[in-house]
Amino acid sequence: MADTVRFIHTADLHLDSPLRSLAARNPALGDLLRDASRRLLQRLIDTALEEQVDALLIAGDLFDGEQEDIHTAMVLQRELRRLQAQDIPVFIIWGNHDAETRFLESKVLDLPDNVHAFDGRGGKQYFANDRAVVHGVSFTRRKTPESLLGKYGKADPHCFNIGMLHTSLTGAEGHNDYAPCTVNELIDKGFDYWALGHIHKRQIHHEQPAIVMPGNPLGRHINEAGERSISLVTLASDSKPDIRRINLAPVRFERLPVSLDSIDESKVAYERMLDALNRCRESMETDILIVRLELEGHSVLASSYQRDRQTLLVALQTEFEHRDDLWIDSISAQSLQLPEAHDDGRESNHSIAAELQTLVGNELLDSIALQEAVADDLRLMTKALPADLNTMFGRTPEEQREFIRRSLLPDGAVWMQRQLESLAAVDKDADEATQP
Ligand SMILES: [Mn+2]
Repeated sequence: MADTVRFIHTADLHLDSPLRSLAARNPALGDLLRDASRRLLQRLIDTALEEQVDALLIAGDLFDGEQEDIHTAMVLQRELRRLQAQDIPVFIIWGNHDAETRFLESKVLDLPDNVHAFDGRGGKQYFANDRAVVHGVSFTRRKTPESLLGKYGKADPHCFNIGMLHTSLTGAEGHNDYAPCTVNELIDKGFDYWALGHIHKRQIHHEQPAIVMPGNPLGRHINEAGERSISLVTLASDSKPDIRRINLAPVRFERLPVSLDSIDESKVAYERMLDALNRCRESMETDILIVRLELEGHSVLASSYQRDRQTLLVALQTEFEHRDDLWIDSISAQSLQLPEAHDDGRESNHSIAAELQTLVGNELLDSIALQEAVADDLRLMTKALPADLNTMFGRTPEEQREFIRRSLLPDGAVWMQRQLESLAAVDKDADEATQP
């Protein structure tokens, strides 16, 4: 009989982080989401027990960093003990987000002894009666611009070799200098499986040896829409690695395109949206579906939906508020256009300004990524301020987020709009001046 080893590989749980930004935005949604991280943990352990795996591997960013919820830490501890009771080992490396998490130094989190967290020097651990060895190296600080590959030992020729690494892999879009290395360098180590973490989008970079970025098991915002999963892996001495994708996410984000092509009655448009939402809900396997409605096509309704999306949003949210399995997060009307006959091409300047305005209103103001980027900047700024001014943008991260969302970004948008208008006015003057 062929030798086999079976394990679960996941990464980037960012425990509790999905809750914070969304719950801050809307308390009703916050209630729906409250236990999502904990439910995910429970399902992860349920799956490990049901599948009778030889180990559970968590390849970094288990914690989000600014972890404050002790309840979640306790749930983690309780769940890991269920694996301990079945002698199933858990291997953890720390990523950029949890390298400096204070839970790790404090006595709060008492990891059971079936859990092995690798440190920054690296090491190896045998499991499954020595049929496999896992090699791991942790981040020790948020930024690790150098390759960590030199810290990994040689492959043991007598068993399966698994490497755990938190890395952006060189050239990954939007990520820089997180333990950079290339797929070829990983192949050269001679391991059977690389359990990677960091990039939230799932990707199998190589099949044999298997090099797997599992993506995060739970999307955190609309930019992490679509299916999220963990990997159930079986390594066998006589065949290719078998990698099964399992979806455990209690919450799923989805962008839902709805075409309003040639619809000119808002009642018909509304029915079409309801229909699309219901179908989408039925087709997705998750407890809570959070949808961003993306209106598209050519319709005379375009200008009214672009002017006021809020009324439509509230109407749709009210439609589904008796249900706890569907939430309309936002509506985009960016791809919705007036019928072409109305476009005479003469107003090109005006339409560029209008498009920019729509972009700001539809995309930027709702962008969690932008809000977080601004929050980061504010934090840097307040650090440089005298102590008594530290709280001027809010005392807690939630208050700061609220300040950014309610005041800073809308004010910025108004300012930008004025700049655009004055530019357009200058253009117009210049045009008139050159006329004979
Ligand atoms: Mn990371």
